[in-house]
Amino acid sequence: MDFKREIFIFVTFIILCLDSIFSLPEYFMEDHCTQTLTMNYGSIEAVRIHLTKSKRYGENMGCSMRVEAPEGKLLIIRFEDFDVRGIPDLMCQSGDFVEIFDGSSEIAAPILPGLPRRLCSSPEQKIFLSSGRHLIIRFISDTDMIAGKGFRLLITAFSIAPCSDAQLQCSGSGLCLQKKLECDGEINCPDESDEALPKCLSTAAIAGIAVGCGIVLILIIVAIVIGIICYQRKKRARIIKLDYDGETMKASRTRPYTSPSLARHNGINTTSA
Ligand SMILES: [Ca+2]
Ligand SMILES: [Ca+2]
Repeated sequence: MDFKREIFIFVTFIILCLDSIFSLPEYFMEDHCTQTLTMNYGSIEAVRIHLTKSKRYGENMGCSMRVEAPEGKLLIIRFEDFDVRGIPDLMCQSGDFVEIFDGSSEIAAPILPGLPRRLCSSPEQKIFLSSGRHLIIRFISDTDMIAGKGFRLLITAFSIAPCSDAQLQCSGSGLCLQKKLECDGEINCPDESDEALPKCLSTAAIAGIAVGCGIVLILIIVAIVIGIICYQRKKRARIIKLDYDGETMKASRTRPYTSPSLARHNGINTTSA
């Protein structure tokens, strides 16, 4: 029984490891300028988008990226981080800024009703909902070297209630999200209810699992490397032994025969087996 329990714990651990490894897809916008990022049915209906891989975005940057939800779904946009160095006093008319368009082209309305069209300093409102399945994110930086890290967005597809069996409903709203986003350590619902369920692990527990997975993977890699080294050493030792045996046989074949009488004549003692 105990053995079965240990197997169960091990399998659960591996599943959690795989789940954490194959979690949310992440993209760097600078690598996908002018491209469309499409969320397909069956895949994870959420993505994280970073502006850049670098510590600071570059000057003279102009990059637009379109995001497309599965058909019939809309998008939740959450700003997780925002470090754009614009000039807010001038309504972001110069400097560096971000725009999000609520549609599939840059002539669509901005997604910020009641707010400045452009974002150039951390917005008070962090969460926005699209009115259709498309949105466009556009980032522009000016020619000066004043720059920040950029931004990090979590974008999640949703539909309006009633929710299906394959969906979870954000409490307090009629938003239906893919069920696999429940308790995955990412805050997808605007009210964070997808991560507030009693069955959800705490962030610290998820971090602990991630660290544990990392250690297990390192141990597996070390074991594989040691195994390869041992195998190669054994193989080399076998080749040396075969070479040695071959040399010995060759030497015994080429050694001249000395008869016992001649050996006695030459003062050599021989014994028979
Ligand atoms: Ca700048
Ligand atoms: Ca979640």
